[in-house]
Amino acid sequence: EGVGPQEYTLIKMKLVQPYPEKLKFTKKSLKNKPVFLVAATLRPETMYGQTNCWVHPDLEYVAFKLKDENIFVCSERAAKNMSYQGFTTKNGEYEIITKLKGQDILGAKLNAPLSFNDIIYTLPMLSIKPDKGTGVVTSVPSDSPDDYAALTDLKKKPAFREKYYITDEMVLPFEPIPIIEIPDFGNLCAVTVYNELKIQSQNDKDKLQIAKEKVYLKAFYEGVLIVGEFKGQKVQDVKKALQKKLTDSKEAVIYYE
Ligand code: A2H
Repeated sequence: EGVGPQEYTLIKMKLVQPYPEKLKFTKKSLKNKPVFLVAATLRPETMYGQTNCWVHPDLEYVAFKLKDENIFVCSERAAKNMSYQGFTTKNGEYEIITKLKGQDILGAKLNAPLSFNDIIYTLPMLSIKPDKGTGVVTSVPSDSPDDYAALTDLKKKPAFREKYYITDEMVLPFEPIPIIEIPDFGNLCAVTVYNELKIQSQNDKDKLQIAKEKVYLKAFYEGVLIVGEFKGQKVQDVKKALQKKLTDSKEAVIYYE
């Protein structure tokens, strides 16, 4: 971690019907307000490849209303940070609508910006850190070794799915999507390193750390988008443009911590 604040792009993943019980609000001031699970990412240029959303089943999350009347779901720590970054009506204040556990929103159906999948599902990831970002992570298994490992665990282990009431249709149809070509790593770099390092599961912390180090800088300096409106351009040249496209269309916001 460097000095000074880290900038994240917060991806707004819109909840679609049927809503989970805990996110059904009947109060007049909340009814029909859009609800988003918000995921902190360093890689806005990979959003074409989103296949699911991750939450930690045992972590606590809050829902709170922004000054633009959107409702965000994230960790309370992130809500507090956002309240100091102009997201809420009063600086430093945020009104919690409800508290919930990650397990309460598993299986929730979402609409994720730019994703080639129209609908994605909220699934369990056990390596989510409570003190980073929003506690919600968007999953891009083509380019993130952590995401590929966690998705593969769910695919390989029916008992893991059953434990959290995750149905086959929420997991099995979703495959990593080729979106970025990297010399020596092909167009599914996370899958390449996962296989090379013989990673067994999302608990293989040391190998996953090595996997991330192997691909991260290489993706930035040598990766080329092979889909979307910036097709043919280098990651380092389009990262900012894609972040701007997402924030201009209000599908994402910038967040610091
Ligand atoms: B990244 P840094 Cl394609 N716990 O987004 C665990 N991981 C978290 C998290 C949390 N609370 N909050 C965010 N993250 C993940 C995309 C991506 C990411 C790709 C490739 C690499 C990558 C899709 N997932 O991150 O510690 C988010 O996953 C590699 C590090 O602040 C976020 O970006 O550097 C990244 O970790 C932020 O991690």
